[in-house]
Amino acid sequence: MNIVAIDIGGTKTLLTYIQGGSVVAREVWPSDFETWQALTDKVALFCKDRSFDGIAIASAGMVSSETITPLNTSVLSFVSQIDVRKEVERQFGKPCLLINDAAAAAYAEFSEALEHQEVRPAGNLLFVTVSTGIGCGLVLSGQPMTSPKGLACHAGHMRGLPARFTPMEACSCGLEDCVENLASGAALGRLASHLTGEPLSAKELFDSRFDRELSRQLIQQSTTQVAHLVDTLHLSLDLDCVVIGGSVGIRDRYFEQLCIDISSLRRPVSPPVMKRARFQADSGAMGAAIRLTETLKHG
Ligand code: ADP
Ligand code: BMX
Ligand code: ZN
Repeated sequence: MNIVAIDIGGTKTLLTYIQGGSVVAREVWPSDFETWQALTDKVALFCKDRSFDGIAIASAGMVSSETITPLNTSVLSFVSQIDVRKEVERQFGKPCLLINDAAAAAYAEFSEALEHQEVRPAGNLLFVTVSTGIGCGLVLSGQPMTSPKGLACHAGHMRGLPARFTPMEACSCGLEDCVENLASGAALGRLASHLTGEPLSAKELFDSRFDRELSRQLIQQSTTQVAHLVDTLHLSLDLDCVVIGGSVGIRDRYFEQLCIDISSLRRPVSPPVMKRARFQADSGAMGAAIRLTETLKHG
């Protein structure tokens, strides 16, 4: 089956063409589209001269089967008020499936781990993306967790631990101290900019030119919060495996510190197996494509 799979993140939008389960073409655009039409114009160009059976969309936000509603309202304003599934099916004449980006990534990583016999078919897996936001996706007893209005799994907006570097503004979830506002890529960029007085992104914290001690402290503020989030979800759900993704989360320095922070919690129960996303930046698109392929095959 041939699928056009799109991953709409708070910072970047990835267009992929997936043939027989592998990404054979990809394009990346900034997610600063003025309108929904501006995004679908890019998709139309990408689809030109490619035959496909459907369009799978993984997106940040509260994703229902029909629409995408940002919980973090500082990004993706162009998707609000759009009947996304209907619009895409009308414009491209093919079936369209919508799913949250982290939920999709969790499903792709679970399917891959299952193939490598690293999880049981009825296993529990948590995917955490440390990217623009902190997104969580769950596969429970082998099934992706979704909810009709798309709020399920927005655990990145649970209250975090008291932190050394505090945000200047509340998150649009209503809390000043949610994990996302203390630990996401966007939050690290805002904190670094505030502390140094120059505009900086989370990416720049990993540069050798950046003050090593400040970057260590900021990265550790984030890993401490995410370790707490993983620990809370592990105690609630008995996770077999936790997969970390997102441009920040997959960095060696970040992932290694996170593993240290989780083991230093010294819980008297085994921690979940920690892995980095196998599909890297493609996990969300892959997961959406797998879900759509299953729907087209089995209804
Ligand atoms: P999205 O949230 O759109 O899925 P990303 O996963 O790239 O996109 O996350 C965006 C965040 O990741 C930003 O805060 C950005 O500064 C940071 N970032 C982007 N590239 C890198 C990198 N190579 N290393 C560390 N951080 C990165
Ligand atoms: C936010 C929220 C989640 C998303 C997560 C990761 C929005 C727009 N996003 O918590 O739905 O899964 O960020 O998203 O409400 P990303 O932009 O970092 O990929
Ligand atoms: Zn929040």
